[in-house]
Amino acid sequence: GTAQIGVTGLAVMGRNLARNFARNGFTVAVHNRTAAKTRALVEEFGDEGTFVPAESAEEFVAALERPRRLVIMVKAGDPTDAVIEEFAPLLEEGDVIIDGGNAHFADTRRREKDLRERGIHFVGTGISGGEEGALHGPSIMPGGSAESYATLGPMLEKIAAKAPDGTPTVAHMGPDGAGHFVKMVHNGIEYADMQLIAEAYHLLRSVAGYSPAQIAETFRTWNTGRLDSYLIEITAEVLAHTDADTGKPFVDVVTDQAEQKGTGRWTVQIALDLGVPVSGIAEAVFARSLSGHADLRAASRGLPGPTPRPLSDEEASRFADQVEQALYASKIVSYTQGFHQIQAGSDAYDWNIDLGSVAAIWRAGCIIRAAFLDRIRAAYDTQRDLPSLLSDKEFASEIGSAQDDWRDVVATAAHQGVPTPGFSAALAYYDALRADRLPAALTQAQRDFFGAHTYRRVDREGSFHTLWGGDRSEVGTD
Ligand code: NBP
Repeated sequence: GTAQIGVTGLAVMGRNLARNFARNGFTVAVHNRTAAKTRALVEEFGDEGTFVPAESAEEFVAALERPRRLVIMVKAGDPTDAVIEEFAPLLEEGDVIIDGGNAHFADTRRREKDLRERGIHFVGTGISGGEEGALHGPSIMPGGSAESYATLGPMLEKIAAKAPDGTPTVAHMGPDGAGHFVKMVHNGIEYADMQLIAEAYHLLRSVAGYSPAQIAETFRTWNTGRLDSYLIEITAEVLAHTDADTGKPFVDVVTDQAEQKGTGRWTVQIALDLGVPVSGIAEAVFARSLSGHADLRAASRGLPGPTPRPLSDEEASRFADQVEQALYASKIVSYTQGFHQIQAGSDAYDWNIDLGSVAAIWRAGCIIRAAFLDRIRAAYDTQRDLPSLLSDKEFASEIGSAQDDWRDVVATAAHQGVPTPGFSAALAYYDALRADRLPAALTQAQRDFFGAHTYRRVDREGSFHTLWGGDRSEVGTD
């Protein structure tokens, strides 16, 4: 075979990824279950580079130079297993299968182990940036063995996006499922970012009384500062858009029920398993599910709320500035939680993930790309063992200056009856972390009361139980 890489699964993602490889000078074998898609790709884009179309699995494998590198870009779940089982028997020791789909990291761990026993490298790889990213440069999060990354890495560097400093947005995240785990948390953070932006919009609309066009302008201004990011940029575009049919702001003709494909939910499920508080991501997932409960919402529409208090122009403009502060502070908290989850996953599965390099490869090519990520990279690069992003001096001091406005915004939202679960959860997390004493002491005492679950004391070593049903004397339980 002559192809340096092969791509099987030529829907939007696979097709664009194959073109990206070809445009970068690689000979690319292409294959799809339905062969018409393979032919269409070569017909339409054959002049962009060197493609070797293959109609059968045997032909596809034969087209690849050894060690073979084949990328699977099919629907995640059972199709991925089906495709692996189709190709693995045709491969030889040392060949590499790259799964670029949105697999659950636990599936990736299972597949990696199975294929490793058969002498095949399996590289579960998170690929972000949607179809545009796949074509022009995604952010790439590969897992799998370090050995496979040695030959694969340079190829991925070619097709990856480039951060503002020119470095490609790809790095080996760690063994087996590390890449898909990081991609999962990326998507969870994406949910949180989107929710926070949505809350900012809601407040500017309902409390400040801004029109969508005015909010678009506000977001454009924010996008020139520390909130500079892809999501803020596209939000301004969406809000400035007018529906052609009705002449209304586009955002007003879209049904207000948000859907989800599942990576946000996975992030929260895994966070629960790992015991990591990712309240911002969880609130974002719940906000989408709440929006989808049309019947429940219809049944609740008449519930009493506060009387809205309109703001003067001056007050509105001041409030908008405060919302920017609240959004930024909450964003710091979301990323703090997301990075905590990656650290916890890394500890639980022995991945040794470098958090600085995670931030580095999210700087371009993915949905959460933002100037902010370069700051996170810098924080982890100067302090590898940073216990939390909030322990970084600069972030801590920024939150310090934002906090009064952040508190005002959350209080105003409560007074005016605008739901801000993301802003509020972020603030509660912040206040809980910085608290000297938490009421968890009371929780623990209650647990001891009804379930004899024992407690530790602040002044002595050991576990204790109080005889609540008896004379209330204390016994040591060690
Ligand atoms: P889809 O997720 O829609 O999958 C379609 C592809 O899977 C087609 O090539 C189809 O072949 C193939 N396929 C299926 Br379905 N079942 C198969 C089977 N049993 N055997 C062989 N092939 C099978 O494509 P996509 O939207 O391009 O996404 C590809 C992967 O990338 C997914 O895992 C997705 O989660 C992930 N991803 C997508 C995006 C995005 O923005 N779309 C972003 C990041 C990651 P056929 O043509 O013969 O039906």
